[in-house]
Amino acid sequence: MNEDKEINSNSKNDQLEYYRSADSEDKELTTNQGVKLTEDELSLTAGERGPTLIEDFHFREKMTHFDHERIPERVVHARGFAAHGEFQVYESMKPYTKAKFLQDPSIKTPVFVRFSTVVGSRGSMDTPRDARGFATKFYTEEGNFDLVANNIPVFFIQDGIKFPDVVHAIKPEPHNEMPQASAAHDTFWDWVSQNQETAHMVMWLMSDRAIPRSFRMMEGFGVHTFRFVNDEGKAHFIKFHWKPVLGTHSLVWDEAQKLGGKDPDYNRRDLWESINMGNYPEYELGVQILEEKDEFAFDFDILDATKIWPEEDVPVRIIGKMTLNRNVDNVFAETEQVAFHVGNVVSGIDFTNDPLLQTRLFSYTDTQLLRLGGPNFHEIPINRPVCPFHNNQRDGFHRQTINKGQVSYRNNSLANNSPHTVDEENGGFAHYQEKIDGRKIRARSKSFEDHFSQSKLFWNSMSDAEKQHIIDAFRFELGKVQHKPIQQKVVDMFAKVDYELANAIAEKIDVNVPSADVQSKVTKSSPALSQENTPKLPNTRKIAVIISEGFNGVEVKRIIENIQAAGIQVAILSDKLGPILADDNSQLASMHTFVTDSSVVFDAVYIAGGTKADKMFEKNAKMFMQEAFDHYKPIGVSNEGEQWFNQKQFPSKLGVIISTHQPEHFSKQFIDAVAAHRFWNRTIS
Ligand code: HDE
Repeated sequence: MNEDKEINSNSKNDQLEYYRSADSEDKELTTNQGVKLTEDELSLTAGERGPTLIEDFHFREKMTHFDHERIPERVVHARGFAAHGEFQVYESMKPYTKAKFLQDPSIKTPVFVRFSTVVGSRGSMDTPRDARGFATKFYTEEGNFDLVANNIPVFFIQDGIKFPDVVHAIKPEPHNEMPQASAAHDTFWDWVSQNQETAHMVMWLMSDRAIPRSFRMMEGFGVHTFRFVNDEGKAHFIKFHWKPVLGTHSLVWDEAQKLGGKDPDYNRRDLWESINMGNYPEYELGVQILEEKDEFAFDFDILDATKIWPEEDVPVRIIGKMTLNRNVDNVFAETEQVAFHVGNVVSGIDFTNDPLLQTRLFSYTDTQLLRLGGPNFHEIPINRPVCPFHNNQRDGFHRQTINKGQVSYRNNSLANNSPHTVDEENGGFAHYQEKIDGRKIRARSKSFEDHFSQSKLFWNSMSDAEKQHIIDAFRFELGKVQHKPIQQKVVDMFAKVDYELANAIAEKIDVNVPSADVQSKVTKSSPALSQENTPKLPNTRKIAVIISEGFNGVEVKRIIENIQAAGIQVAILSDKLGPILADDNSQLASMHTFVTDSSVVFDAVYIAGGTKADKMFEKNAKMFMQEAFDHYKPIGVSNEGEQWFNQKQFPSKLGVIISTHQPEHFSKQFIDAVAAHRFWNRTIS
């Protein structure tokens, strides 16, 4: 890499280009040594029916490589999907941080983002109830900065020494390796009931946040309190936020479970297709900023990772935008080999004494050493900084760099003591000089003791529908628990959050009604926590348009044009693939059928029908409509669609737009309904 080259949004792409293999099309097949091959399907044998010969170097190489293709999956966050993009700051953050990539709004910094589930194996489904990882590598001119975030702003534990315990408890149980990618089992809930600090995170985990509609519609949170440090050495406490431009939206639980079978790749497919279509996911970067003098101004400890800073108390200042605009070329080379580290910071960003953050600083390098097989994983193309790097580290498994010169130590006289250190003014990283004066103890500050006030704040902030989803989630999860005392202990624990919540769980899982006196007295709520208050836009939503032969050509095409103009994706679905003939002999091509797809993979359905729909078509269309209805989705109906809708006798028409009533207004009403995402107040059958 040319060291003098200025860094811009293409820098990482240009660097990766060097490593991308040439297209193999029309090329001659060779071994890894470059020897051209005459045969690839028959191994070398002694005679046509004789034994295989060990001198067959081609067979040996091909099989050996295959035998070694797998590496250990991540111990958590094994299932992930990633994309490239760029980040641009809106205004200089110079008063707060000297980080160069946050100074100049004209600079575009390349980024690589990996989204993940936490608990499931690499081959599990995309839609379990789980937190989602949201890890971003910024390839800045001063080195890589990794913001290794989740879509939930708090964590299960306050001290990382308990991380192996919580992960063991939530992962499949060791004696039978069940259940996969699920918290709904005894060991997790046993752990919860024995570790009350987890209450707040469990509230989030039972909420809609744990089943995101799309990686493009998720918030991201750095969770920990970090520091910004400016040129004068002045520090502020900060928390990082990502805010998706499309708003934060979720699936419903029944839908998420069905998607696990119908399309286990639902979230990755959505990201992949959106980027391919040019619907680039966008997220604004926000920071909450606190003066150091306000460290103790709150009724919670700002170093406690089980607490949020309510946005109404400490506003999120939006400082820039990230756009994801390129899919990976090879999932293993990029998504699987990327190595994030919460300790990868640049000058101007520093740590705090958050005990969870401190332990993470150890774990991330340690895990890559095993997963990526040695200390040189920073040389893997996706991990390499785009700025120059020089030091005296040498050798180790898979070393790529050919370090020239006689000297690999300091201090030296043979190479003018190079590579040399630089002072802060020249970009050298200097750790923030926090004064520490304490005894070595194993104890936690009393300021970390309140586990229920913010759990209650979260509960108070939910809409009625969101509260019901949380109750339903607890009923599901605890309903799967086999040990009665565990169920009882969990209900008693959440009675300390809210009596109404605990009672609603208790009445359906056959445990004693908890005490009403123990619930938190907090009455405050934080509107920013409810997804009811998120941006609601129709763009990029995916709609099934169901047509049969004889559909109303003029009307359907006009409606499709209108909804596409609003940025909505249209999928034509029928009982067969290929051209479907309209009443005016025009055609629309069906790319989906009742067999290949179902309502769960779409955000809404428009049932256009057609005069030639037979009984089977009608049955399938009604089933489609029923499922969309039960998942609170917008439904558009016209012609036959309305008859089918009426025959089904749905108990509510909320979110159901009927074109025959006001055909001229249908498109607008349907687009508004799609933007609304779901009609939670609909009574479902
Ligand atoms: Fe992680 N975490 N973590 N974590 N984490 C890993 O690192 C760990 C925590 C997060 O897409 C591992 O490379 C400890 C909080 C993401 O590659 C491992 C503790 C948050 C990813 C690890 C935490 C995260 C990881 C496994 C408690 C949100 C996926 C593989 C102290 C702020 C990154 C790996 C990717 C991955 C350790 C808690 C986010 C084992 C010890 C809190 C997004 O090192």
